[in-house]
Amino acid sequence: MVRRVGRQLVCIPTYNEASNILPLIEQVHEAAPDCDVLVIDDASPDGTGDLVRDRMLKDARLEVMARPAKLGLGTAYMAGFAFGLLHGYTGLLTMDSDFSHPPDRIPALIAAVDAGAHLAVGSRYVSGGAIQGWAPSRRVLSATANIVARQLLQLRTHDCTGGFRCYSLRALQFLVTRPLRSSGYSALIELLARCERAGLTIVEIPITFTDRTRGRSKISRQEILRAMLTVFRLTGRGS
Ligand SMILES: Nc1nc2c(ncn2[C@@H]2O[C@H](COP(=O)(O)OP(=O)(O)OP(=O)(O)O)[C@@H](O)[C@H]2O)c(=O)[nH]1
Ligand SMILES: [Mg+2]
Repeated sequence: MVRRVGRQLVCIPTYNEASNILPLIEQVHEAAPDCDVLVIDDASPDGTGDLVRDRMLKDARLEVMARPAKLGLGTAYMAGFAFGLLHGYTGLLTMDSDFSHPPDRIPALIAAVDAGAHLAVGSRYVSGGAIQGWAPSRRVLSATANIVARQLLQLRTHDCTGGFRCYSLRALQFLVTRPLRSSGYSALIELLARCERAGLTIVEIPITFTDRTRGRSKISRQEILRAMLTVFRLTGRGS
């Protein structure tokens, strides 16, 4: 088995992202040539996984985890964490595959972890952070979900719902000790809450989040409401 000590792994969960995934992998490698990329694909009917498998023949820095069905974001992240630890990576980034998370900010996230943070969060809700392209209704719904989660779980981090993050080895080792209660979108909130409650050092790096221009969102309004219900269930829990 190839050991990846000292390297970072960029984990990208995908479901029907055929129009985005190859250009994204290219931009990730332009921004961070030393990183490997793991695509965690949930049997996308549009062939996203096949596109990645073809590209792997030409790119030794690329790997795909093919899961049998749409199993949700939370389990995709946990599977990525386990893969990263198994292969000896020193740190792990997560990002969406729809270009909402700017690949050119990957080095800033890694630098924050190299400087001692256990978790670096790409943040829309700190000075210098921004959101582009969302309709006002989407902006308000997402900001409200973020504020509700933050208040209910008494989190210090300003952006609790974003998936552009860099986890240190210590954070990964801590997070895999217990399965998540959330399977979907609320996994991001649960992972963050666990890190905060464990006293890990978290820094926020401002990012400009841009709405997808290709492919369709998988996060419906119902999914946001379901995530809020999970957050209610998480209140009062120790970690
Ligand atoms: N493996 C896997 N990936 C998923 C699943 N659901 C969503 N994704 C991926 O997770 C990322 C976030 O999903 P999006 O649909 O972009 O959701 P979002 O960014 O919160 O919402 P939008 O702003 O509407 O795009 C994308 O890369 C999706 O392809 C899932 O069940 N399994
Ligand atoms: Mg998106």
